[in-house]
Amino acid sequence: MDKGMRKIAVGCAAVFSACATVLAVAGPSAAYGKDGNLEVDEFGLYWTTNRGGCVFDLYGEDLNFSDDYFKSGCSGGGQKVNDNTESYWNRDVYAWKVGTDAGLDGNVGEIPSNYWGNASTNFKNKISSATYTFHA
Ligand SMILES: [Ca+2]
Ligand SMILES: [Ca+2]
Ligand SMILES: [Ca+2]
Repeated sequence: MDKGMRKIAVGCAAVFSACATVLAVAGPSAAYGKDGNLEVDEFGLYWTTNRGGCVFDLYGEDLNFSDDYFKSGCSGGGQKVNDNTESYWNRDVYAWKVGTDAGLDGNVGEIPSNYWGNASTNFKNKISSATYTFHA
């Protein structure tokens, strides 16, 4: 089950009668991860500081950035994402965690919902994995 389905499932448990309606509208409006466009419900890592250049937009977790590259058409396009990001923007309703090693290992930091900033020294050009939490 992907992240979107889990989010919907949580809502269904609370308001079961609204499930069919929620599922009907969830498809077309869902964000698409790793398309180079940071949408609502996504977590983004940027090529340079202050949300500059290309963005690596995640909808679900990715515990190993070694196979990921920035999209073309922006500064940093085609470059590897691993150990190569300097700022972030969390547009998800949940906080996200990032790690400086794959598998959310190494230094681990948490970024609250709807928060952006520049990576501190310990994380700048070192982030290698990210996952979402179930709290803001
Ligand atoms: Ca996207
Ligand atoms: Ca990956
Ligand atoms: Ca790293």
